[in-house]
Amino acid sequence: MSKDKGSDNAGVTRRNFLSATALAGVAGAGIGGGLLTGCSPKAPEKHAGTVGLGELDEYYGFWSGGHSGEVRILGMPSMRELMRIPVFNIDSATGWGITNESKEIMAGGGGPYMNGDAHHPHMSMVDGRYDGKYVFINDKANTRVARIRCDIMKTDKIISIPNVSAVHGLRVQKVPHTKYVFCNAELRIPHPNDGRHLNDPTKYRTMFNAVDAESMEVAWQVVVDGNLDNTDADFKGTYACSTCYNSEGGVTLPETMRNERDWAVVFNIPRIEAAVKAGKFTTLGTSKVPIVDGTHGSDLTVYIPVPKSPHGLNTSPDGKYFMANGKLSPTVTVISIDKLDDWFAGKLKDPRDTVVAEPELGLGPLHTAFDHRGNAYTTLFIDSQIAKWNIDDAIRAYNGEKVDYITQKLDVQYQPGHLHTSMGETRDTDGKWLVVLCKFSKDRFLNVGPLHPENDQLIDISGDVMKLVHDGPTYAEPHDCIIVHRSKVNPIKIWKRDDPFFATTSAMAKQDGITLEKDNKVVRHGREVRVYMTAVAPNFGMTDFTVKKGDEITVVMTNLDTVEDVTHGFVMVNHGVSMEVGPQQTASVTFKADKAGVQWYYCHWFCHALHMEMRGRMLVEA
Ligand code: RUQ
Ligand code: CUA
Repeated sequence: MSKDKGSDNAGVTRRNFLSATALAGVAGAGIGGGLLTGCSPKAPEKHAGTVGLGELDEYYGFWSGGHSGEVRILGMPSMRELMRIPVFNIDSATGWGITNESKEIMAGGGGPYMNGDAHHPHMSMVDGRYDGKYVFINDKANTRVARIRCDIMKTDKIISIPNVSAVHGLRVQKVPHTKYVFCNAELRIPHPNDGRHLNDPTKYRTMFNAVDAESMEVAWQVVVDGNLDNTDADFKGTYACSTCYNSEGGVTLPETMRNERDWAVVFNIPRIEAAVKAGKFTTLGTSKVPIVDGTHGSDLTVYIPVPKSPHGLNTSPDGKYFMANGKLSPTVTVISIDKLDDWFAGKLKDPRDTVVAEPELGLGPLHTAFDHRGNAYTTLFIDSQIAKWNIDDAIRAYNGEKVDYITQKLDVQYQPGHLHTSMGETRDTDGKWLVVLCKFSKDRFLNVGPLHPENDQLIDISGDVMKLVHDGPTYAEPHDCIIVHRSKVNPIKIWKRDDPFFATTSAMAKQDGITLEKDNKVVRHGREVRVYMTAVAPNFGMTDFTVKKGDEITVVMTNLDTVEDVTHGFVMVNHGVSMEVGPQQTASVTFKADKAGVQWYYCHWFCHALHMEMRGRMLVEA
């Protein structure tokens, strides 16, 4: 099979192969051989869940890096880690958090912060299908939302959400396109949070937030009762639905556990937009973001009682249902989106009338994923299992018929949180692969000390029976991931010279009369020294420059190589400085020349046989 050909045929071949060998693999070599190399002398042997050497994967996986603060790109189904995208974290290899370009982006999110807690990566959509443009992700630790540009696979915006504490659940509007990124603020705080009502939890509130996906400004906020957890949007552009716990309004664990029921709260987007447009909003403090009231009694929302402390919220890709996962209850509550129309039209008396099924699945249901055959897959955290169940059968059972809606339970290792099917949150859900993100690996891997890796497991769901085919140890903590067909993603290989990513730096160069594509010059503004240099493997355009101790140095480097994959770097030894400069990219970094003497700089991205020799001297006069 040609590696550059469309993968449809390849998929079929692999699939046939998988169905024949997966069971043998499980019984024999142990689950998840994970080997990428063929080991038979005759024909290259393919292991289940992997692809052959030199073959490209069929899907991109975008993985949250949890409290590492980053996003990772995996190839699927091989589960090879292809790239890491620093987002909320500092990264030594690329200089994220060190370069001026990344600092400018990070400054957009308040801070400076060194940490983040990324949970939910989701790609922008048009008409319920991935458009390959952006991936958005939340930072629970510092109440931020970031956007990754999928053409360059770099973070290009980070914002902090005002008036709230800890952004958790995040999803995009699917239809007609991703105008909004919906994000749930989880923790309740006084409004305003300025020292008033410190210890009066009855005054605490949190909000549901809509961020404009293009401008990355908060469009509006909705005050709610309870704490918001996860969220998802429908396939018609009318509703978003969030799980909402702590209906008690408590602040300690026992206080938040008292009620038998909490809610799934549904937000009516057109009504919220109309209220904002009609000026029916307030603002808080210095923030100008319109805030509307969505607490009980508001016609912008409906609170649907569900068993207490629900967690995951998932929309079925047929667009029919919101599903609230029970967590403490063994059930998943299935809410009909058609019946929500009835509710908002005033045709229903009780919000529970929108519930069309509540299948009992096992202990600790956290998240649900879907194929295109009407099946749902739910993680059972406490049981360490995936329950596969049929949605229509669950509805029939709820209506009193005697049907067994659970078709299979599969053990996973161990304690699964999120799970995701290939293309599973879109209209293109294809029922091929399921990834389960297990929080514990226990004995699955070599002992690496008290801190264990987690275990992302790959399951083949193309047949009638789920088959576990691969273990993927991962570093903290992939809460969530998406699996995107490679036809949807098309990154560039060489930077465009007019990329907005380095627009500020380019503008500065222009003011200094510099042509970045050819000049190697030092420009001095008092104690501020700008060093413009080019790089072509294996040479810096400038092998020395002279400054005075105490000067503030900005090195602006432009990589003139036009060859794919020839990335240079810039490290100033003993100055805490490193940055990546990709082909045709300009990058810059600012630091103090605080040590007199000879200070070497070198290229730290391997670029040439003489890469080691790619270096120069900063001569610092005392
Ligand atoms: S939510 S499993 Cu952010 Cu479930 Cu992590
Ligand atoms: Cu340039 Cu290594």
